[in-house]
Amino acid sequence: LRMEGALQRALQRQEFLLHYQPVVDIATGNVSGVEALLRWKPHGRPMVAPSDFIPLAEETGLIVPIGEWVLETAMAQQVAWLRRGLPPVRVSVNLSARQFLGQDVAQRVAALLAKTGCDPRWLTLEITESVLMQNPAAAAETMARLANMGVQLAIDDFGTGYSSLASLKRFPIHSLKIDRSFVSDLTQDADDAAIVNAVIALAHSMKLNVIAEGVETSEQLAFLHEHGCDQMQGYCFSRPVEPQGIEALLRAAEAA
Ligand code: G
Ligand code: G
Ligand code: MN
Ligand code: NA
Repeated sequence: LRMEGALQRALQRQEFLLHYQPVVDIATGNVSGVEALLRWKPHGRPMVAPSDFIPLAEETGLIVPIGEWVLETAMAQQVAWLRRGLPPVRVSVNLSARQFLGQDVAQRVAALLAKTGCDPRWLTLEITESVLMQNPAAAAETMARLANMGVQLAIDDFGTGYSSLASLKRFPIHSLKIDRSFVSDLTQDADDAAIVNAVIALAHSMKLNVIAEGVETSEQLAFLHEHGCDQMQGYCFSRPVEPQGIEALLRAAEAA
C-alpha cells in the first residue's frame, strides 16, 4: 500500500527515467537500435527494478499514465539524438497489457508522434506474446492501425506463450524477440538450442526479423551468428545505459 502511494506520486515527482539497451546487428556488429527500459528512482532511495513495480502499476492501472510518459520520453529522445547530429536510431518501447488492450493505443501513439515530431518509421512497439493472445481479434485490429501509421511491431518474450508461428500470420509483425530464458542455456541445453533454431528458421520463412534477448556470452553469440539470428541484445554487448551512454557508443561507431 505504501508502495502504491509512492508509485502514484512518482510521475509528478519526476522519479522515472529511461535506460536504453543497444540492439545489435549480429552480422555487422552495428548498433541498429535501442530498447527503452523504465527505471524508478524514488528520492533518497535506491533504484527499484521494473519487475518490482510494473506488476503493481499494471494492477492499479497506473501503468497507463506511466506508459504514456515512457512513450513520450522515448520518442522525444529519438528526436533529440537526431538533432544532435547522430544517424537515426530505432527506438523500441514496451507496451503493457492495459496500455495495449485497455485504451485506444493507436490514437495515443499518433498524438504523441505529432507532439514530439518523432518519425513513426523509427519507432518499434513491443507487445508480449501473452498480451497478443489475450484478445487476438482486438490485437490484430490495433496492430493494423499502428502498422498503417508506419510503426514497426515486435513480439516480445517469444516462446513463453502459447501462440503458434502459424497464428502469427494474421498480425502485421516485423520482429520476434526470443525470450532470454531460451538463450541463457543455449550452449548447454539441446532443447533450448533446438527451440532457438526452430524460431529463427520459421521466423525467416515468414520474413520476420529475429532478435535474441539476454545474450551474455560469446559462445551464445557465436551460436546465434552461425544459425542466422539477425540481431541481439544482452550484457555480452551492453547493459541498458543512460541516453548519454548510447550517444557515446554511436559517436564511437561513427568515428571507427
Ligand atoms: O529492464 P529490466 O530487465 O529490469 O525489465 C524487466 C521487465 O520490465 C521486462 O520484462 C521489460 O519488458 C519490462 N519493462 C521495462 N520497461 C518497461 C516499460 O516501459 N513498460 C512496460 N510495460 N514494461 C517495461
Ligand atoms: O521483457 P524485456 O525483454 O523487455 O526485458 C528486458 C530486460 O532484460 C531488461 O530488464 C534488461 O535489463 C534485461 N536484460 C538485458 N540484457 C540482459 C542479459 O544479457 N542478461 C539478463 N539476465 N538480463 C538482461
Ligand atoms: Mn522488451
Ligand atoms: Na523480452
